[in-house]
Amino acid sequence: PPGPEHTRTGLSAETLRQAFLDNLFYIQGRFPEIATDDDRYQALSYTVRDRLLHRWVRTIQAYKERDPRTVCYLSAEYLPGPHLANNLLSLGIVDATREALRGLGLDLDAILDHEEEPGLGNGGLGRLAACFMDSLATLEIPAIGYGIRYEYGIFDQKIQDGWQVETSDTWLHYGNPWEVRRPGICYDVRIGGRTEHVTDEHGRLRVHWRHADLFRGVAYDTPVAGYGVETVNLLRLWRAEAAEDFDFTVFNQGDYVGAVMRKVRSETISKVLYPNDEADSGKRLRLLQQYFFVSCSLQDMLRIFATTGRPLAEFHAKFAAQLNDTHPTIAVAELMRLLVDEHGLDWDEAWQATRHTFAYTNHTLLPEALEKWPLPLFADVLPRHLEIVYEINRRFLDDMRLRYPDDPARIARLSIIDETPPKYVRMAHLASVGGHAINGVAALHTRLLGTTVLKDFHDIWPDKFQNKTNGVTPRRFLMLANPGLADLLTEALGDGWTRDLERLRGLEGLADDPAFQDRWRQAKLIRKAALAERLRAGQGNAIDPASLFDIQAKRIHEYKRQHLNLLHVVTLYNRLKHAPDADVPARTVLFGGKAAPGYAMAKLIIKLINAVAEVVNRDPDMRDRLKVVFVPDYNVKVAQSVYPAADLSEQISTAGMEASGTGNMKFSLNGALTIGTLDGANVEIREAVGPDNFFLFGLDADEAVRTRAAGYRPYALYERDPELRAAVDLIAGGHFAHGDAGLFRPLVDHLLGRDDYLLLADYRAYVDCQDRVADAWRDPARWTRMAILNVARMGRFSSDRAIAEYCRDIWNVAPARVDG
Ligand code: DL6
Repeated sequence: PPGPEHTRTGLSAETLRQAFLDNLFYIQGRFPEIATDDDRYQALSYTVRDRLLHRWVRTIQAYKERDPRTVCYLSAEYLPGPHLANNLLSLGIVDATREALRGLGLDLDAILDHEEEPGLGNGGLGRLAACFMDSLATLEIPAIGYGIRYEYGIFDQKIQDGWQVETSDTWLHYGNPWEVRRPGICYDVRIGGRTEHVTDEHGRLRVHWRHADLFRGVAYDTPVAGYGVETVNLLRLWRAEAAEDFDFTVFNQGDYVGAVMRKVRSETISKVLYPNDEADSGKRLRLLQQYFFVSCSLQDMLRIFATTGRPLAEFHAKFAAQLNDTHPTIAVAELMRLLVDEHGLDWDEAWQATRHTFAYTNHTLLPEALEKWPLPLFADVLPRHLEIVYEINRRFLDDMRLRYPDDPARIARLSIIDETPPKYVRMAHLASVGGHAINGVAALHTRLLGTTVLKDFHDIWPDKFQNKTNGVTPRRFLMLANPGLADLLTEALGDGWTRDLERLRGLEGLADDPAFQDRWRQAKLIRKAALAERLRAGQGNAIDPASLFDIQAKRIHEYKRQHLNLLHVVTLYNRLKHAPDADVPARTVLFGGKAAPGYAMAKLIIKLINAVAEVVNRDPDMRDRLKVVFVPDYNVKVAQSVYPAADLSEQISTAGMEASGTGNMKFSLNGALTIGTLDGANVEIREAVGPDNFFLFGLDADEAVRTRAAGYRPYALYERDPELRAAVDLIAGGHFAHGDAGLFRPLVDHLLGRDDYLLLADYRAYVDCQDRVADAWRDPARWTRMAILNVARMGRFSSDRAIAEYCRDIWNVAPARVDG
């Protein structure tokens, strides 16, 4: 029989209770009667962390012994969401913990609700990185996630008078029990200055970088536990600190403030996450952030590599590094610098290692998001790297000139340097040249990548391009977010689906079973009621859980077309005003999402949503058949209560603009039906769930291009369609702005003038499609059948599948099991 459990590792309710009380006492210095919510949260988190650390250390030992190829995911953003519940789930101790706390008269859910999430990302890209970390650990793949420990993450969103107001994120205010600071793991990062080229005593050319400034990056480690396995991987985030705390020379001269200024300046590097709004020119600090985290990460990888005793030219045999968008792409030049300048490899050997180390994921075709750095800025911050980029480019273009001797225009297009004054370094080109694979994040996006923004690279290296359709973790977004549905699935299928999502297909046989359908609807209703209660308690919104919950939750952006959704809402409103007795099923249209602080049009869209809500929700003619609600401060935590409550998922971007989307997957996996365009991963979701179970409308990507090319005139569409005209006129006339016809004028003018995102072109198809949605909703058996089939066929969209594909096709890595 097993011996007594250790307080720091045991998993029984009794041991967990004891450990919780110990931590409350010894870490928080409290006894239960006077403990605050935060004390309880911290004590429980440390209790769970102890259990993770144990596995974490064993994982590191196993990796050290076996020396496996390791994935290094380089990402400027991570949105992991609250840690506590997820870690309880991974360790399999949710029930035991609940019981332990109940014994103390405490409620686990109240403690979970207290957690502030790390908002270290803007949206889809950062959340994808977090899903990938979860899947890497669950699939037992040796992996390190590298990034930045921003002191202030994405802003908190408040709504005041209908407008978005940003307030600063304070996720570290109460301390962070999940991270371990590693002062011993720190690296110097140099910037600025100039280079000197000298010949050494062996006649070899050497480059010395006489830097102007020096920072230090210190590692903060967060454990990432695999679900149901022993593996605990590492998320290593860098915090910038001053290389020296205090400048004593300055201090001794009496400049007390000046003496600490250097420290303050250094720490600004990891102070705040950049919101993804304006163009990149002039963002010196952002370039510094990128270089800072990349340099620390690569130095760390070299340190780990040195412990293997292998020759440096084999660096790529040890590490597969993924560039999550162009943000970490300076890594290509930095690895070359480290290998050549600091470790004495010759250029060709270093280039071979570099190219085989890196691969690049593109997440957007939007030109404003394709990073390019003004050359003067780049030269000022990274003078040595500019020389290296020039050398990479020179060699690359020499090859290209041999291949295309008579095509200087093509050479200029391929070049890593954009010659338009003041000249720019094109980071996507550096990533394409400096890595061995380039991938898009959905099939359509990958096709467009190869035929538009990276077409010239596709022409030379078609085999370098791959598609890796995104995926989402079913642990957080089904098991945690929707425990009722998860239990129903487990009852029907066993629990294998949690690690092998394809097993959901077993539900197909139950889609028409009336008893199962009943239970399905019941599970959905519980989540809808929970969201309704949350909104009532938070904002005082009263919504009916029996109504159709029609939800669009994602960043606010014109291409995502929240305002197309609004045109439909206003159309419904008009219809109900004209025929108050019409038989229209009750619908609650919910929106959630943040607008970049500098993006005026997106902020105006938020104002319009709230303005429409104010009028619609107060109008007695609506008789509760139409409600509009804006859910403030949309983040991972809020998302977990939104996805499970949706009946209808709005995925209505202009075709060709959304690289993939991952919210579309999370909604569908929770049993929402999708109304959507053929954009991003919608295309594949529709193929998977079947066209009959997806509400498709609108132009496809090729038609969108042709429509624009043919001289698109939105005003003509406005004139031709009375319902469209009525909706636009109501907004333009100030009906939702207390008579102020000027407020929404910029939005209306854009729609009637340019309409870059083709809302008017898709309006009629969208509204008609929404009518089909209403028809389907009227028939609960039909709707539920469709919802069950959606879930049954979503297995492909697990991030486990995506990660398995990356491992096989790009990284060439295999699992390294950690024994219990
Ligand atoms: O690949 C993750 C996610 C996609 O699902 C979205 O379609 C895409 O918009 C998003 N991109 C970003 C912006 N990034 N950049 N650069 O978050 O990536």
